[in-house]
Formats: sequence, structure tokens, C-alpha cells
Amino acid sequence: MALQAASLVSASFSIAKEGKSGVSLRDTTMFGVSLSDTLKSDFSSPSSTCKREFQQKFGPLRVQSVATTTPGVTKASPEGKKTLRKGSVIITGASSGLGLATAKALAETGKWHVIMACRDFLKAERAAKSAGIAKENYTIMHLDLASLDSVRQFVDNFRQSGRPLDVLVCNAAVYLPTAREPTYTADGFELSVGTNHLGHFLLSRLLLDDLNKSDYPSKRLIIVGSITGNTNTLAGNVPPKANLGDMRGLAGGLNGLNTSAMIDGGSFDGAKAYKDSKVCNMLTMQEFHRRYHDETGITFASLYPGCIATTGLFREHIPLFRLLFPPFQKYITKGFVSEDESGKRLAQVVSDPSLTKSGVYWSWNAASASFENQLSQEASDADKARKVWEISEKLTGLA
Ligand code: LMG
Ligand code: NDP
Ligand code: PMR
Repeated sequence: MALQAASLVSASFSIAKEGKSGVSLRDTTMFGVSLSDTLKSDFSSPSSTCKREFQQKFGPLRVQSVATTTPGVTKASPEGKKTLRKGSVIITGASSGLGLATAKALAETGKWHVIMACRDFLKAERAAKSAGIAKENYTIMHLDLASLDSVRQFVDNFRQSGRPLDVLVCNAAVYLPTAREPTYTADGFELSVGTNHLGHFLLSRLLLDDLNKSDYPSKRLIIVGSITGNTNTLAGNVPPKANLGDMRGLAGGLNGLNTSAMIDGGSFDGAKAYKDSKVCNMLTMQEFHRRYHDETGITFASLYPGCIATTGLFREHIPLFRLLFPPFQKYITKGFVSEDESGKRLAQVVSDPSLTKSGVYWSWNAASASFENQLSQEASDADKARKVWEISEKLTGLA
């Protein structure tokens, strides 16, 4: 036990050390590709070869229900200089917290049009207005991740809009730490894993075609992870700990009837279900990377943006927790980040030319510099990733 505790402490310290030493900065630039490089490669043949290979393997890309013309990736300015067109990014759950802050950070650059994929249209509209996001920089589209029909409908509506898809950010999540009994999605999956993982799994699988069609220089699929799903950290060792076990509950469909509502088949625990869902998010990102990075050139990434202790994520927690959690994170763990800062971090993963490396789980050190972080053993287990992928395909009707 003492040994275990010591190794836990050293694991978390070594990460902090790595961050402070500036290794992170070197890491990100070392593997980074400059925008001009990616631009060059985009205009040369390898990328169209990739597209052809992808089409040969998966058949023709789905015909859109409305004829659309994707704007060319560059347009000539009045002086005749070519400039990159605005990027088009979908962010799920952009009506509050990290998603909203990221939408704001990207919109402010004037280089991005943000599709805010939200379950509550009015809330999203009010949020965008009060964050001061300019009208021409965002579109709100309805998406309820707790319904697979809604996910499919969203994808159809998005295609009909005729916009290209350059980056997809899977950000939305629910956290139900005080629930005593499980609640379920429209399709009968336990709500946290159903929303955070399965809804996003279907969404990202369907939109992979669209990302692949984009002519943008750096196409990315980002799934938000978390430290609390990683048991190689102190935070990840606060009970209940994430653990997917042999995934018997997931294989059974998490319906709480003939099978458990929990992935590992155990009894319901809302906090554990959330942490398990984050492990699935991080495993999914890596499985995407293994299956599709080489042939599509798409960057697949995950991240821990820091502890944004003030967001709506904790809305179901007891009031005392909501009161004490921000000062605890600010003054004791020092893991606290503001919503604004977290939005800037995720915006970097969306658009920073130095963060194009695929298969990476990004984190930030105390000086707010990004670095490639280590995932826990479970969150980087390739067999588990494949199993999560295969079971999720069945549950979402893809296989
Ligand atoms: C569960 O509670 C809930 O049941 C569940 O609903 C969900 O919320 C879940 O993970 C989320 O938690 C588990 C329990 C874990 O949490 C609580 O009971 C809540 C109390 C804690 C509230 C924390 C936020 C506010 C903190 C208050 C601080 C206020 C600031 C002022 C105080 C000043 C003090 C100087 O909590 C525990 O079980 C606590 C024990 C966990 C230990 C941490 C895990 C580390 C394990 C690794 C060992 C490492 C070795 C130790 C190293 C020591 C280093 C010096
Ligand atoms: P918020 O609760 O502020 O934001 C979550 C968003 O998800 C909201 O916009 C919410 O919509 C949306 N959402 C929830 N359910 C659905 C659904 N069924 N369909 C569509 N959208 C839905 O929390 P955060 O900003 O903190 O969380 C964002 C991400 O960051 C999550 O993935 C979380 O796991 C991750 N994260 C957060 C950390 C933190 O400390 N806060 C730390 C590490 C990771 P609505 O506004 O309608 O409720
Ligand atoms: Mg944690 C050592 C640093 C650290 C960090 C960075 C977090 C992040 N937490 C840390 C430590 C601790 N937390 C310790 C020592 C405790 C015991 C007192 C503790 C407790 C705690 C609780 C009860 N922490 C929590 C909770 C939650 O309900 C949050 C949670 O687990 O949500 C799933 C949470 C979090 N702590 C974090 C982060 C980032 C969270 C929430 C968000 C998330 O993972 O998405």
C-alpha cells in the first residue's frame, strides 16, 4: 500500500515536473508542423491519394441531400493575395463552460465559423449573445447526444447546410455524482456513458466522411478527456476510480434490466460512470488514430484542459461541494483554470499549427504551456480500445 501510494505520488509529481521543466514546449514544437508546411502538403498529390484510398476502401462518400459547393480553401483578396478561408468547426455542448469558452476564443480570431451543436437552442443563443460572439461567426444547430436519432438527424441537417467540416470537437458531457439510480438515454443506455461516449462515438464516426472531404490544411477530431479517468494521477485515485473491467455491462447495452448500467457490470455509481465514460473517450481517440490517421491525415487528439471548477458540470453536485470545490482546486491542488483559459487551451488544440500531432493527449503545465501527457495504463490499452470500439459500433447500429 505504502509502495503503491509512493508510486502514485511520484507519478503525479513527475508529470508536474515535466510540465515545469519546459519539456512540454519543446515537445509541442518538435512534433509540430508549421501551417505553411501543411498548406503545401495539402495542395500536393498525397492528400488526394489519401482521399482516393479512403473512397476505395469505404465506397463512395455519401451523396448529400442538397447539392452544395464547398468553398475553395483559399480565396483571393482584393490585392490578389490568397488567404485561407474561414475554418468550420463543430463544438458539441457549446452552450456553457468549456464549449462556450472555446467557441468564443475561436470566433474572436475571425478565422473560424463555429457550429454550436446544442440540445437547448434558446440557452445556446443566449449564451452566444452574452459571451459576445459576433452573429456571423456562429450557427446553432440542435443536437441531443442522449438520442441516437437526434445524432443522425444532426448529421443530416449539418450536411444540408452545405458547410464544410474542418474540425469536430466532442465536448459535451453530463456528470451525475449524486444520482442513486441510473437514468437512461432515449435508446436505453445509462445516461452518462450514453451521452458522453456513445452519442459522441456515433457522431464522430458519421462525420469522419465529412472531415475527410474537407480541403482545409489541418483537419482534426478532438475528444475531451479528463485527469479523473486516469488512474496514474492523484486525482484519478479519488474514489470511485474509473475501471472498465471486462466490459460485460457495456456489451449488454448498459440498460439496467438484463444487464448492469455500468460498463464493468458493477452496481450503479454516477461518479464512476462519468469517469468510465472519459476513459472511453480517450480510448476512442486512440482507436481513431490507429485506424484512420495514416490514410486520412486527420489529427485525432484528446486533452485534459485543467480543472474548470466553476462550470455547469457540477450542477448536480451538493451545494457544499460546489462552494468548496473551486477554492480547493485554486489554493490546494492548484489545478484550477478559469473558463476563459480552458477555452484558449481547447482552441489551441483546434487551430494551433504546432499541435497537429495525432494520437496525443494534451495537457498544460503551471505556466500554461501545452505538453503531451501520459495516459493511464487502462486509458492507453490498445485491446480495450478495440473492444470499446467494436461494442460501441454494435450499440449505435454501425455494425
Ligand atoms: C465521491 O465521494 C462521492 O460519493 C461521489 O458522489 C462523487 O462525488 C465522487 O469523485 C467524485 O466522490 C468520494 C469522496 C472522495 O469525496 C467526498 O467524500 C467529498 C469530500 C471531498 C470534497 C472535496 C472538495 C472540497 C475539499 C474541501 C477543501 C476545502 C478547502 C479548505 C480545507 C483546508 C484543509 C487544509 O474523497 C475521499 O474519499 C477522500 C479521500 C481521498 C483521498 C485522495 C486520494 C488519494 C489516493 C492516493 C493516495 C496517495 C498518497 C497520499 C499522498 C499524500 C500526500 C501528502
Ligand atoms: P458544462 O456542464 O458547463 O458543459 C457541458 C455541455 O454539454 C453543456 O453545454 C450541456 O448542455 C452539454 N450537454 C449535456 N448533455 C447533452 C446532450 N445530451 N446533448 C447535447 N449537449 C449536452 O461542463 P464543462 O464545460 O465543464 O464540460 C465540458 C467538457 O469538459 C466535458 O467533456 C467534461 O468532461 C470536460 N472536463 C471538464 C472539467 C472540469 O473541471 N469542468 C475537467 C476535465 C474535463 P446544456 O447547456 O444544455 O446543459
Ligand atoms: Mg479532484 C491533485 C490534484 C487534483 C486535481 C487536479 C483534481 C481535479 N482533483 C485533485 C485532487 C483531489 N480531488 C483530492 C485530493 C480529492 C479528495 C479531497 C478530490 C476530490 C474530488 C471530488 C469529490 N475531486 C473531484 C471530485 C468531483 O466530484 C470531481 C469529479 O470527480 O468529477 C468527475 C473532481 C475533480 N477533481 C479534479 C477534476 C478535474 C475534477 C472534475 C472534473 C472532471 O474530471 O471532469
